[in-house]
Amino acid sequence: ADLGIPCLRVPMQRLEAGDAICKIWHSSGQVTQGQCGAIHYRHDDDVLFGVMVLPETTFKADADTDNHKTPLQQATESAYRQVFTLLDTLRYPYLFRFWNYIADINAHSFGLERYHQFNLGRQDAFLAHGRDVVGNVPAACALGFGQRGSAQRPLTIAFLAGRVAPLNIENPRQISAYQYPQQYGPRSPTFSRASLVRLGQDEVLFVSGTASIVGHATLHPTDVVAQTRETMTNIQAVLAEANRLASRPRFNLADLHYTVYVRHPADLAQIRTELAHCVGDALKAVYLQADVCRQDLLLEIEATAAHPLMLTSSQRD
Ligand code: 3EB
Repeated sequence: ADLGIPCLRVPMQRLEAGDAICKIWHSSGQVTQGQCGAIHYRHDDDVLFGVMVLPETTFKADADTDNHKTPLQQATESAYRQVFTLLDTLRYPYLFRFWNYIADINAHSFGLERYHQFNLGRQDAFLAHGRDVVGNVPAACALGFGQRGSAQRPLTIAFLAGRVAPLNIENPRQISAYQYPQQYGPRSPTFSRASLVRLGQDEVLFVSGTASIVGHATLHPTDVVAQTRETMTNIQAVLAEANRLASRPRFNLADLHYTVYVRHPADLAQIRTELAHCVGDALKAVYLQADVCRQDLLLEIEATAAHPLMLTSSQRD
């Protein structure tokens, strides 16, 4: 039912048995909802969740003016500018997490990979609003959906923001994405490897989309098992950083809820087996078919963990 609750449909096939799945953000506080431009949002006193869907067809490719921005780049810049304006207005200055879904993410148009067009628009919006593009940047994921053409698949974005600064976490095994060299596009991606935030009574760790990248290079380009193992080693390294920086170190692989984006559905069984091997019986994972932002990446894994901030007496003992 349409209760005015901001809701994002992500048209990706779920690969293991099971119905469509829904991720819900609850609040125990009083909530207010609204719409501002393309954004539908709901917030309590501490946290704001927003969603937006922007068709690229709204934006023109103006080759003969000094506006050489591609439609996807313009849609992305507009989306992010709208987010920053809303957060300034409602005073939720800190971005925790973005989810970015982009049609035909690996395709080329206007002489540029579409993911690189997205990165241009995203970084321009950060810069236009005087936001940091290195260091203090939100956790994120960026996936591709739909082989059916970008016209029917609008740019689809969700975000969480709040009033207390998150702790942004990098992975010592990887060059920060915001410092990737030019070979991955004219502008670096603007995201951190994880963010640690307070949400209500919980401390929540958002691990960004993570892939088989060490330094800045893709490893094991044709080996899905090795990519899965490398990705989990990266997530383990992010957890170690989170535990080093958090007040109380207690995140481990078995705590996390995983979303696994799989490029080739035929790889599911091998990925699952490897993941179960890394995490153990406690593995909680949802598998979705998606395109990953580099052609040679066969999967990307994001994860979230939460635990109560308050200690019960038994935990304290
Ligand atoms: C990577 O590590 C893999 O552009 O927002 C992961 C998470 C990736 C987020 C983004 C991209 C993004 O570069 C790709």
